Amino acid sequence: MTPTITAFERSPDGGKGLARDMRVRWALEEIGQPYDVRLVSFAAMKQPAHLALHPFGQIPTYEEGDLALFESGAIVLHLAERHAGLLPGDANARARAIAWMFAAVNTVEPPILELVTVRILEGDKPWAGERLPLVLDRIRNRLQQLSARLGNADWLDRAFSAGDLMMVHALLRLRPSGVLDEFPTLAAYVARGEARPAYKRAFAAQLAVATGAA
Ligand code: GTB
Repeated sequence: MTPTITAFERSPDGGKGLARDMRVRWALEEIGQPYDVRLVSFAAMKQPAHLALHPFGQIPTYEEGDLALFESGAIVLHLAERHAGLLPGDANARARAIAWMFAAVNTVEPPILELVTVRILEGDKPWAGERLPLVLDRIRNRLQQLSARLGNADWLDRAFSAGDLMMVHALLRLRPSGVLDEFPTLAAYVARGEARPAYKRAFAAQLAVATGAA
């Protein structure tokens, strides 16, 4: 059965691949699973039909037969557990890859999201100028730690996994700020992710929506 995901009808990033449907598209491409996409407007996301799928009125969602899921990490984990290609076979390596998925969304992504908040949502507040350097410090601290762990390796734990997929996508949100480029090891890591054929296919698919070519 072909699964259906939801994505922005009009992504605010204009197709730069920063919305979280990109993670799900990338995972689907890595495992070679064709999928359908239902595009939703901001208004439709808050309507009962979509809220039944996603309690917080967001994208992405994932539907496959009787199963409906929300949360990009949970969807990627579901795909990774049921198909080869995103999690190692060895039980301990698998557990470590899942730990990196959680690290991406629980430890690395939160300060990155704070940067978006302080710059865009709170930019006009009188205290925004004082908060910004504190947020940047927290991001740089996390990136320093991540960079130290990655070292000269291509991926976080030997072979590419769903942990890398989630981490690369979380880091991508930082690129426009220039902070990612302060950490050449991580900039190269992200570039390796973007160079994967599955990433390129997923990126092209979401860009086609933004350009009207889908
Ligand atoms: N934790 C959830 C997950 O991982 O699935 C978060 C889902 C989420 O934040 N969805 C956002 C959404 O639906 C889209 S991805 N927002 C609409 C709403 O809340 O009403 C976040 C996002 C939005 C825009 C950009 N951008 O333009 O660069 C990047 C990322």
